[in-house]
Amino acid sequence: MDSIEVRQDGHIGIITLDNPKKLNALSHALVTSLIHALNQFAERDVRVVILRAQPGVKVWSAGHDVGELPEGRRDPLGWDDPLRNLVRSIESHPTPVIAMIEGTVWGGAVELVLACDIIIAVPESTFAVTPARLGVPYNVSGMMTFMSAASLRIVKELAFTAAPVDAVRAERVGMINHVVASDELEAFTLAMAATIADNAPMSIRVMKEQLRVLAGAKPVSPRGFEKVQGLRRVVYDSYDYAEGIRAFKEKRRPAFLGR
Ligand code: KGJ
Repeated sequence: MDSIEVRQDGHIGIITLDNPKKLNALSHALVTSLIHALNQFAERDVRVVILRAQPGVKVWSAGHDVGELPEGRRDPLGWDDPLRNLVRSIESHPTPVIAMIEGTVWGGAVELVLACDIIIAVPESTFAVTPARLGVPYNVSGMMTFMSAASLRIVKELAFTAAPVDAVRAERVGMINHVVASDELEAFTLAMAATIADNAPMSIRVMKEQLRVLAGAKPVSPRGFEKVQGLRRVVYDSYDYAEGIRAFKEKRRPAFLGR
């Protein structure tokens, strides 16, 4: 399949990101393949999914494919954006999804990982939340994914600095489940997947759905939501947003003006 490898080992489904040329950036094509693979697993006797990259990669995923972000005057993370569709697919997938992480994880790929149910990473892996490096106004449900994964203080630090946090600290602050040495990563992850696959799938499915509903039960008034959307619009209509995207494509540092 395009940009990914898919295989099934008993009740365990394994999806491997496999587009090294583009550093597994979450392009429309890669996301479409991923969602298709998840849908196929949902129709088979798969009880747990592992989402991983090829062994030894430096970059697990470079995040949203910046070449596919609009250059301005359009919501870069609207309802139908590939990243948004992928996060919803993982959250509503009937089985647990385990993210197995080696390498660095960037921007929207951090959200993708945090949307997974369990995260296991090697100590050298890092997570960087980078919209502020591009000038992107992150979207509301995306912010919720971060808030469900870490305390408000940690989310603020990650979002405002855009600096990578390593797996050891990520585990300490509760963002990820386990840090495991790279030569044990695969065996550790498969053992946890096997434990899950031995348990009752219907029970797990309904607990996952309950936790999704409960974690998302944050009331926002129509006025509050419209206010945030209006503020986001000012950002994606701004000079700085266009500059951020332009600078990325021109491989230079952006010069932000604050307007
Ligand atoms: N989208 C599209 N193309 C990308 C991306 C990306 N996110 N990241 C890297 N590429 C492309 C580069 O333009 C190069 O293209 C190639 O992948 C190798 O990257 O010149 P080309 O071969 O045509 P590069 O930079 O030469 O590799 P390294 O020097 O090894 O650096 C790896 C890094 C991951 C550190 C670096 O590529 C990087 O900083 N990438 C951007 C990471 C990032 O900030 N991602 C977040 C994107 N934004 C979001 O996800 C969202 C949702 N947001 O709100 O901001």
